[in-house]
Amino acid sequence: PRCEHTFLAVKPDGVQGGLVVESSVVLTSNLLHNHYTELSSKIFFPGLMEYMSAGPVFAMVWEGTNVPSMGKKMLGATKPRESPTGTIQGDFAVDVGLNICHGKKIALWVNPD
Ligand code: YYY
Repeated sequence: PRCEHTFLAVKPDGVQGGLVVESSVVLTSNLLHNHYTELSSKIFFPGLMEYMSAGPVFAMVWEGTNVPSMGKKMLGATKPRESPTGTIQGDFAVDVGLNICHGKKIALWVNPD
């Protein structure tokens, strides 16, 4: 697929306001198991746990009209090679096990324990 790049930055006022740091979180095993509970019997599950806890993730909650479906559209398909150009996975991800981004219902994240 055609690979595109775009530059996006959180500017100094955004970083100083804690936008990035506040939203960076290392996921606990407990939260990950709850988040991916339906995948726990899959062969790739141990690798997924290792990948998702390898470092901080930048977590966001988006608010707006149709954001669940719009967010999913922007992310693209789980398998990068099946994800259209113009989606984040289609343009930037290399493998299903290294697919950059993920979106899901927020309930667990707003109240993780
Ligand atoms: O929502 P999304 O992340 O796109 O897909 P899920 O079906 O929730 O799968 C979660 C996660 O599991 C996926 O992002 C990568 C991994 N995975 C995998 O490594 N191999 C597969 N065949 C399917 C999913």
